[in-house]
Amino acid sequence: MTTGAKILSALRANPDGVSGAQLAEHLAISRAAIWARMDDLRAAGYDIAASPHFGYKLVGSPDALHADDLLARLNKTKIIGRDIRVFEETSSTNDVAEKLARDGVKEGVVVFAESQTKGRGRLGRKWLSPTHQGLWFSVLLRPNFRPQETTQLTVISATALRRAIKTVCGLAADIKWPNDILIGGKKVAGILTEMSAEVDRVRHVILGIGVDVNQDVAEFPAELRKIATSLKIEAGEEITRAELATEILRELDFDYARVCAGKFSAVADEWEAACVTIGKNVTVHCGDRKFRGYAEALDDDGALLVRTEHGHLERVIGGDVMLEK
Ligand code: BT5
Repeated sequence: MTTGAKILSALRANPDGVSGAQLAEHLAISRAAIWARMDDLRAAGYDIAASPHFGYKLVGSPDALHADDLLARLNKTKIIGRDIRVFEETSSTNDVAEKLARDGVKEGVVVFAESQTKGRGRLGRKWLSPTHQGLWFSVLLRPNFRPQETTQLTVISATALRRAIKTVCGLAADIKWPNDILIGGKKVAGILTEMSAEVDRVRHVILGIGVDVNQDVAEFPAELRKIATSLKIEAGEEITRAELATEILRELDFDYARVCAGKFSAVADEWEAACVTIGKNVTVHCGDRKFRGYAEALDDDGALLVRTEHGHLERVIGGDVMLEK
């Protein structure tokens, strides 16, 4: 943790105030260094009151993502979020994470951007990422997986998102295979899983996650208004993005540990219970191919098993799945 993160952590742990002397001792740095870091945090928008009476007190936090703040709120995870980087603007956070992967950065690093100029969805589609209104981030992972097991990571992203949305916003979200999180039938989050692999081994995986948090209806472009929503619209109140971000990372870290320990079936059961795709008649578009069938279950790698109209069981690992009414 950086010094800024340690200070924010200590301020959060002591809502009635903590003295400069205590902080200096706790962090093993001089009081002058504490003052300097306090100034940096204030410049970043943190409202920190100071008095000889109560010491330092955190009065307010900005609605901006700040690596120190996220690290302090997270307060240690095993892998995901042990290194967090925040950019004001990027092309796509998946591209930044890909570059970190090639530079040999350890797995678990998370890249957030306050806005993306080239946010993308699957199959070259665009992902709208308006400034300060959502969570647009990517996680670098280096699992000891076969390439076909990577779908498991899309599955854990969905279960983690769903639990975090429930905890922070009190909302029950549904999962649509493979990568959509829906509330009331509208998309509130999407997942883009990209990997680099050899024939039988994954080199690394980038999990790209986009969550619509604080947009109002009017802020969505007309073409998305019918199919997309935000957590603020659904909850009826503004959501603290930093709180949601850290809850998602905590849940993701938990589920990543589960799949790495070979316990994917436990996650899959949870996923199936929340999935609106299972038990429905669906139309699957896979490249040029299109077929109809009944979505029966997930298999051990996270692929969707669809019984076609002709009775064959198809294993679907990509493409688009439309639910039939
Ligand atoms: C997805 O693709 O749902 C994956 C989205 C992943 C976005 C994250 S943000 C951080 C990271 N960096 C990136 O560059 N990407 C990831 P797909 O299933 O293909 O859905 C794309 C479709 O969703 C578009 O064609 C639109 O119809 C719709 N869409 C675009 N922006 C949206 C938004 N902000 N909210 C809801 N729907 C949106």
